[in-house]
Amino acid sequence: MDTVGKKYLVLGAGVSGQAAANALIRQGAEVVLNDVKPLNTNEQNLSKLSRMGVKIISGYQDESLLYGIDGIIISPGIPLSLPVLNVARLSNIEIISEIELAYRMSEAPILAITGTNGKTTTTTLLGEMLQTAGIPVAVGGNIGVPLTQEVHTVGKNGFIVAEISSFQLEGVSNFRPRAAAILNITPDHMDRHGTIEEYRNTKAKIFARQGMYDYAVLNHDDPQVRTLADKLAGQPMFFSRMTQPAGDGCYVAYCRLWLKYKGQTQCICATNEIKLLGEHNIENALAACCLAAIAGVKPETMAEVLRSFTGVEH
Ligand code: UMA
Repeated sequence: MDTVGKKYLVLGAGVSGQAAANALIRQGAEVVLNDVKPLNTNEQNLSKLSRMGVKIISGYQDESLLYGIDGIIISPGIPLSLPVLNVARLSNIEIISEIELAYRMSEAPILAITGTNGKTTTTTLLGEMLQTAGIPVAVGGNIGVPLTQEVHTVGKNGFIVAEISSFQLEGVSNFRPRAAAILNITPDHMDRHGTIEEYRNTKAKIFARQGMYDYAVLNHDDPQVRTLADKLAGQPMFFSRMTQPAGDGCYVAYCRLWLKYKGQTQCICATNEIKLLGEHNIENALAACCLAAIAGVKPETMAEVLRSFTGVEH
């Protein structure tokens, strides 16, 4: 990504905004970090950014910030309907989310996970599977560690495992994960998205830029998710607790987890060997196994992690 000599406005000075500002200034850009709340610039992280050359402006958020700006990076908490963004659009200033910036900066392919529930567990589980397999991996995104902070830690022979929220997906344009999963869709964040249709369309943006060699991992048991397969450019890979889906995927049969991938069907482990409890965690495990298979993890390594992984707090 060519950032040298360009001037960026980063909106929101939480963890995402700070990480984006840091990544941009390191790549030779000029950066303004702005927050609607008044900020204490003596605070350790902000004072460090300031010393690196980031200009910090806080206490207001209006069009006066747009002077000379080439591009805007928005934090997840900032809706696209923010008045200053309407003015930016009229001035043809590109607006992207922090995960879009991370994607443009990343050498490593991204394995992305979204859904209403289970994102953090599935993301962590997948990260553990890759790590146990000896594959270089960084884990970040909505899980709490901004993606722009992590993308430089892994080269093109590794993977970025990313938990992605609907907020983060609002501002993507080129974001193209090598493989992406939608775990489930039930009404959530309606104050921001308005309707379930809009929320579902936002979630589906995770697949929008994929090509024929990329994978879209879908929950076959959730009709809101399964029917997204009709519009995919990438290859669908289904997971299911209830049935054996056609094509590649992961499923439960005879009390065991099975992986069907590239013409081979292999048993991963028995369902009662999975340390995580609950039917929803079987779904999370199936999704993680689909993505892990795409990254080159063997079923025996998936099983090793499933037998020991006890979960995460989020
Ligand atoms: N702000 C403005 N203008 C606005 C709104 C907010 O300037 O109009 C400022 C606030 O004053 C604040 C800053 O923006 O200082 C906060 O930005 P943010 O809300 O995007 O929060 P971050 O600290 O950057 O954390 C974000 C995610 N937060 C949200 O999505 C709300 C974190 O997800 C995520 O872990 C982090 O980036 C790293 O990627 C949290 C979350 O609650 C955990 N996510 C929701 C969820 O899981 O349901 C989507």
